[in-house]
Amino acid sequence: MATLSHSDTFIVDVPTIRPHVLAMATMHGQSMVIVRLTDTDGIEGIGEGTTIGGLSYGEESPESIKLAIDTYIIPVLEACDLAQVGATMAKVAECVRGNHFAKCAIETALLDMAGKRLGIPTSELIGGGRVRDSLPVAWTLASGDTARDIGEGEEMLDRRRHRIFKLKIGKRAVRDDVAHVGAICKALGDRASVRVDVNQNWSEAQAKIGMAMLHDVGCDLVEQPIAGDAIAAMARLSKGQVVPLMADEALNGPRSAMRIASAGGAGVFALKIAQSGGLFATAQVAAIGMAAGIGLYGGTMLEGGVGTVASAHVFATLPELAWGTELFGPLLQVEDILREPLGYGDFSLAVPTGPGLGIAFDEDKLAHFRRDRKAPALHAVTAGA
Ligand code: MUC
Ligand code: MG
Repeated sequence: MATLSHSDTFIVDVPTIRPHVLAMATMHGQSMVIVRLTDTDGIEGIGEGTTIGGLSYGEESPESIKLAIDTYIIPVLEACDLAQVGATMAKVAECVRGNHFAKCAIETALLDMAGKRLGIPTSELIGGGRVRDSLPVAWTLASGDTARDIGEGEEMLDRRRHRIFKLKIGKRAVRDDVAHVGAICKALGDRASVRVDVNQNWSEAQAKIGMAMLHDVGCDLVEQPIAGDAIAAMARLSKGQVVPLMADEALNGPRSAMRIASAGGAGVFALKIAQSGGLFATAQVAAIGMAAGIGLYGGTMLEGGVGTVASAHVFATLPELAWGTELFGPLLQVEDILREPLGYGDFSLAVPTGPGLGIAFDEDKLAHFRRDRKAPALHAVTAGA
């Protein structure tokens, strides 16, 4: 039996390379909750729970994720055999409702440990196992300025890093947003796929007009145009519009996936490990989507290296991934906290092949960005010095 010998949960704050302008917040940095679990065999597992813009995106914040882990989840783990990931997470589910982001961080760490214990990548422990070693990766153009976004898109195409672009809209008037999207579609032409994310900021009436106009300017996909709990309205839009509607905030695990699929509320699912409640739950959401003929897209909460790689291990198990992924989170941060940079290139991300998640921290960078880091010690000034 492998029991918990040590745990550490802390928040890491890393600045972004530029302001990231979303409908509900402008990000200047990203705050990630990192969890490190060590078992009595000396095996360490790492996990990440990350949201966007404090409490402006969802119901969990970095601070609440850390609190849920330290106060309510770690005591449950103390009585479990950590080698049994499914049984351990079932016990956690019995004691803690909701708190999907916190649970995801823990499940990620357990699956990292399990992979290391067995000497296989985490992807082999999910669903039917790994079916791909690299994933197409989108980039979000969200500087808030059309010309700057076009320049950024051109640079990404030149560097062969991304050819799928997601534009964050919903803050301005619908017509202004459509003009912004149209200008980018025109500039990038058929060299790129351009999609938008409204982050729930339109009414159904705005979405009806907006989606039709977006289709006309060459936009390929519209993500969460209206409130995520308005499933009947999502179904009306999905039925009435040519451009597919992608569910994001509406998806909070398998039950919500089932509700949306049965209502015909989306043509595409944005799969997110934290929002779904973990890696296993994400695979279930994907299975429901596939069975319902809904296209799949590998989403992100703009996680750093750990959450990004955990997501990549799940997405690598999906036989169908028609819309690619957006696992670019670490590239939006000024520094990657991993020892080896992730393998971005040729419009894709390489899924690590080592045991577990297949990654390790750069301990110096981690210590530098920890919110609870100690201030550097001041050298005592001695008289005459
Ligand atoms: C979201 O709502 O999808 C993903 C990429 C990005 O730029 O923001 C996120 C969140
Ligand atoms: Mg979204």
